[in-house]
Amino acid sequence: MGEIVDERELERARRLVGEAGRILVLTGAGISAESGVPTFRGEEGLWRRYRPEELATPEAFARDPRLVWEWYGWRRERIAAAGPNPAHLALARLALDRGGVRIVTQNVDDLHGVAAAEVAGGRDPGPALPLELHGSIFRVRCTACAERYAHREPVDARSRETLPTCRHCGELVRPDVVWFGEALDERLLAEAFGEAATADLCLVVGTSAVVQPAASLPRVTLDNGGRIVEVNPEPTPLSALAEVSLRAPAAEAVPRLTGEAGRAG
Ligand code: BJW
Ligand code: ZN
Repeated sequence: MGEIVDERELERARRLVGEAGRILVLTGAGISAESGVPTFRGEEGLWRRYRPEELATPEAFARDPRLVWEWYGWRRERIAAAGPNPAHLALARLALDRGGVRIVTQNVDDLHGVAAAEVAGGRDPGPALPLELHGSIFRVRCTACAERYAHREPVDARSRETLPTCRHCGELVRPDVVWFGEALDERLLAEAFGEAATADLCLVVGTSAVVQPAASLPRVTLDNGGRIVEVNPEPTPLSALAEVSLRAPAAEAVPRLTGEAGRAG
């Protein structure tokens, strides 16, 4: 795993960023790794003895909602204690300062949103707000009625009876995230694919690029004549398609890629 950015590759990537009119940024768990939020795959992705594929499903929640809420409660605490790192901040600045940038994330941790608010200061954070393909860990939705609302309170997962319930009908609520086998929000998905098709560059940061349909976005850019730049310490299925793969941690590579080297923060 390369800790130091290859300068020649970095220069090529910087040129691609500079030349691109429209940029789609696709991020995954790896961009938040340096904020202290665990990724899904790989050794450190395991929670107790479970693989995420066993917990992030509607079947797991139907079978054992207490276990699934315990996992989400644990993750919420980790995320609540975390803040955006230099990669989130650099992307927010890129989106706010140059325009033509759309951030699409698979993450449910809201760290792009926090970065957008932080960087915007008094400005409108809108252009730096991410399209959240897999939902948000700080929202719940009811398993019985249509209620869906912000929910940040600690979760008491000691028993089925103490799990959070719907403020409208009193039934069990679930995290408002997209699990395996569930459809992504149609409008968000259409918007993301539209952005991918019109982007000159797809900048892919910190995703293993194995979960569909998100992993297809960079291919759509490529099929429409755009390029791919990847930032990931490890190779992924996209590496072979990328114009440049920066084998470095996001918090180190992204700020340099977007021209933030030397800037404070
Ligand atoms: C660093 C770093 C550092 C480390 N800096 N980098 C087509 C083909 C095959 C399968 C399918 C298909 N279509 C659908 C499927 C099934 C399935 C799927 O894709 N399965 C694959 C695993 C094979 N997809 C679905 O089920 C999707 N639904 C769907 O398609 O529905 C169809 C439908 C239509 C109509 C009706 C009904 C259904 C839904 C997928 C939902 C995924 N959900 C999760 C959980 C979200 C909630 C939560 O957070 O709990 O999303 S799973 C999990 O994986 C999470 C992530 O967003 C997602 C992607 O993971 P990510 O971000 O890539 O993380 P990691 O851990 O995998 O990778 C981290 C990377 O960072 C690594 O590469 C590291 O090297 C790197 N890294 N440190 C930069 N410092
Ligand atoms: Zn309800």
